[in-house]
Amino acid sequence: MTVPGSIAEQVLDVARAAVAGAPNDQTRAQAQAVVDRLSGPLRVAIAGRVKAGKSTLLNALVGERLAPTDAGECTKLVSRYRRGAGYQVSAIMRDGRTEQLAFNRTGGALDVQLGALSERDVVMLDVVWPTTALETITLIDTPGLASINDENSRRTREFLEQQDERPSDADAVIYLMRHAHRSDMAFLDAFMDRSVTSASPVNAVAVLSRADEIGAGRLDAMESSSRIAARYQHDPQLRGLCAAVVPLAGLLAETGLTLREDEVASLRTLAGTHPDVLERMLMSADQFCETSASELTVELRRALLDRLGVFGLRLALTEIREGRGTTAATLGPILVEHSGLTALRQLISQHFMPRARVLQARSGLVALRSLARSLEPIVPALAADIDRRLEQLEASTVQFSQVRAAHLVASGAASVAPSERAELDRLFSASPSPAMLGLGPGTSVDQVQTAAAAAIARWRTQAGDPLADPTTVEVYDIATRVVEQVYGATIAR
Ligand SMILES: Nc1nc2c(ncn2[C@@H]2O[C@H](COP(=O)(O)OP(=O)(O)OP(=O)(O)O)[C@@H](O)[C@H]2O)c(=O)[nH]1
Ligand SMILES: [Mg+2]
Repeated sequence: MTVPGSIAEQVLDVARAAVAGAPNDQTRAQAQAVVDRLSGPLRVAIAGRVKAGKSTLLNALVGERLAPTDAGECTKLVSRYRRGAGYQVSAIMRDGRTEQLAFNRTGGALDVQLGALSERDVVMLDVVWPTTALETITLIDTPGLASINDENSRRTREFLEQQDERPSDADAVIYLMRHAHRSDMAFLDAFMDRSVTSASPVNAVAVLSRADEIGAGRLDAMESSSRIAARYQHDPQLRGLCAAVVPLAGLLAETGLTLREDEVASLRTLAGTHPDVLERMLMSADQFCETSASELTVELRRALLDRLGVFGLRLALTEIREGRGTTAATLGPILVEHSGLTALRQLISQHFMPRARVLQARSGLVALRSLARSLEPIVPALAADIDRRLEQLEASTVQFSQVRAAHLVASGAASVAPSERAELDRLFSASPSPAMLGLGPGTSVDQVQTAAAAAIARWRTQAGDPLADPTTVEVYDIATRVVEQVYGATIAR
């Protein structure tokens, strides 16, 4: 799955050597975990404060209502959803054991029975599900962050935070927030990986969640929330913590992707209500469920409200009235389109995925470094060898720097000319190759060298600009190093 010669591949080699030389089962299992991690999909955790909409977003990304999201239900255990051949749920226990669990699906969501197990002994639920949505990404739902002493928050922090002696269990984080709260900043800050390169928010994106609720469900809610997200994105403190901020109405996405024909039938009945009455109904949840307001039963109305929220109801009813979405097949995609899910997916595929291997390599490297420390008293030669290889990797690879530079450009922290952005994006988004210089596969070595030499000279000049700030100089320096690698590869051949 990995690109030969890539940084992930090289870290994988060190991990395999650690498996081969491991003196006991425990260290072998630790090294094997790094091997598994580097050869598996990217692990993306969804985190945020209590009721930010994390489980709902997970369902939207999977396209199924798997994670329970009822208002009264809170996620208590870290739950990992990954692709597998069959359906299976197990508990990963503190003592390292794995226990298979019974489950059923009530109202669509998974209802997992812990049986005789105590929540306190469970580190994580492991859900294996046969869906293509989880092919390239493993999603991790986490309990809501509340306060320092709260048990659920502790589980999430334990899972995500980078500890000195242990790497984070996630390769990337989608952080949901309803407002840029001070504690959101503190939580995000704690997830930052500062261990390999200097601090880089490249492994976090923020989502302004439940965006439809901004402005009391008015139809321009998503435009308002886009403006707020854009403002957050320019906040210097937040910009230093995550790569981007996008607005999202996760509920709309989840419902759009799982909309049933009977629900649309109920909506059609509602759409027939007199506009004045309907307008009054949509003023509040209480008025919407007021018994005499519509011929549709209160129970069905409540169900629609849970599935769509006031904004979603307003949108769906407008679309039905205007004949654009009158069936589940036509209305569902409209809801998804308005949810902001496409922009988030794009961010995942353009921001996370290309860097997935580098991010994973970075996690792997941290894990191996901590493994080397525990191997030191038992097999000092192996520990020293692992350390030496990791040091070499870190010093020689440009890829960690590329990821950082990509962030500095994307976040606006470096002030590069708009005309240079596309070229810099190309330089920072893949392993060094002639394609970065806009050269096709048939280009001769001479031509590559000429183009590379010209580019090196240009980026060096930029880096030497006495008026440029240090961050911008760093970006141009990295650009120079990347092109130097392209040039170097022509000589090595
Ligand atoms: N209007 C609206 N409601 C939402 C949205 N996302 C989630 N909700 C509702 O908010 C409530 C909580 O959603 P969850 O997805 O369970 O939130 P969570 O962050 O997983 O909550 P915890 O696990 O308890 O921390 C549910 O009633 C959802 O239906 C959204 O985008 N818009
Ligand atoms: Mg939840």
